[in-house]
Amino acid sequence: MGRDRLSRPVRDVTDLGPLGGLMIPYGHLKYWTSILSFGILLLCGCSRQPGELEPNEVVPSHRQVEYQQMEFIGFVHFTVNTFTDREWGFGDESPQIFNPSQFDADQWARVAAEVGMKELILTVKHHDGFTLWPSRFTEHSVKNSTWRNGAGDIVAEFAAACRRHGIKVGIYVSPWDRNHADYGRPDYVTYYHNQLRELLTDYGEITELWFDGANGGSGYYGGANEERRIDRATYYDWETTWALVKSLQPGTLIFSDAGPDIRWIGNEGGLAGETNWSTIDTAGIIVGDADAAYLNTGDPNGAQWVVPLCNTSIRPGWFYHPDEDSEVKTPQELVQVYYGSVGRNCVLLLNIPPDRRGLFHENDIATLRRFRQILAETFAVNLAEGKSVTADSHRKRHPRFDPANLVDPDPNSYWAADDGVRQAVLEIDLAQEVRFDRIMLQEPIRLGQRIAEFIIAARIGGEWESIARGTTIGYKRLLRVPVVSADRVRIVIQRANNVPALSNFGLFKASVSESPD
Ligand code: FUL
Repeated sequence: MGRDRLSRPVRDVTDLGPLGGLMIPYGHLKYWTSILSFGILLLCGCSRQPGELEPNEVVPSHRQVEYQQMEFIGFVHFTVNTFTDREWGFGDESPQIFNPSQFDADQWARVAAEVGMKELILTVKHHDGFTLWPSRFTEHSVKNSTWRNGAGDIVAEFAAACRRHGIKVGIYVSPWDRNHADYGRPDYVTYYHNQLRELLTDYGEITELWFDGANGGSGYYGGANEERRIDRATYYDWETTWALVKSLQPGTLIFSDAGPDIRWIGNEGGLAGETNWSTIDTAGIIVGDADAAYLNTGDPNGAQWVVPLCNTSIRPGWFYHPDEDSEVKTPQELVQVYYGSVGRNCVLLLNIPPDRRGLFHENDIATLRRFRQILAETFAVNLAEGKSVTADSHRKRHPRFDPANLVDPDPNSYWAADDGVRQAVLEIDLAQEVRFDRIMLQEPIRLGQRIAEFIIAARIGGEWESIARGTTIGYKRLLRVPVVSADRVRIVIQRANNVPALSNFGLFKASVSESPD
């Protein structure tokens, strides 16, 4: 990376008193008036907390903030495909073939919790139409499988296991159904709604509903064995479908290309754009036919807050295939994915496909554990924590907006600049030379996403050098730089759509295990 010098001076804010600039007038009446107004000012300025910074026009809901804070969640692709060695079932499979020999949802949830996943999303119905719950509306179901003589319910056991381990429960219910005779006709949409009703009524709190974009094409379709196309813009009547979901469970967050709560990042490699706004314009986005580049970077002028979600699989496929046992991503590859997703304002949704036993495979578990360990090593010590921070603009010079909030133990406290400010410089005095190669920045996103361009500079051997540049920050931005030894660091905010604010800042030294052994 090229290193350009930064000449911009940082103003010293330490000499500005809490009432700097206030004049007390002379004269008798004026004397008392001024005493009174001085008292009021004192009361307002000192005893009353100023409110939060004025939020942006577009802000996330409380649930969306909580969702983003989960950072890392898991996908579980499991169905008849696991037994047929396919990625997309045709819909003509015999339900009998579904027969995991050692099914144990507790193992899934235990591993997920151990490696830091906060939610699991199960494919309760994939494109083949087979239902992992004993649906009243179809025979293509676990109720007609060999497993437990048809008396089992994978969804119920999955939900119970997640809850035992403090993991939230999400479901993927494929809109495309290659088994159903009515697929492509209005009756199928009624059937689909009936299934959603069952799932959202009988299985407790569902925190996320995944609506996949893959749609239409060849299929069994009740024996027709033909090609069926649907009009993606109108067939599922998404507005009605989503309203049904919210009427049954108002807290469920809905994922699709068009949100409304969570959006696809536009690829299946788990890679967000370096610029990644949480806002987009959902009007006009067709589920299954969206502009992937637009979803990848978001839209600074977007009218809706739609949390960006990066999904990818730990293996080449989404479902388990024995010949992919040797192709599980390495821990280092997963770390790369982490920087490209969580490190770019996304939630990471990583797929772990159970095998024919109904268990996460040993190879997948080993790589997950090592991945988690490497991250724990890298982010164990924040070298900036508790250091002194100054800023050239400190909102109302009030402790609520103190620059030191960036490096305090409270993740929700934040620094903010004064009204009208769009550019700012913060300086962290590390008190001694510190070696680091990872930088973390976070915005208090409950107030909206503001920062559009920034530079990180470091004082290396007494000289200021720019060591990293970035655009958006959002909930979290992680930057990797060559190892630097510096005693001071500056955050130079160059462009923002409102008064800039930051909640956390971190400097870290990467685990040696981030690179292949
Ligand atoms: C895609 C599907 O077609 C894949 O099978 C997988 O479920 C992936 C997460 O979404 O659209």
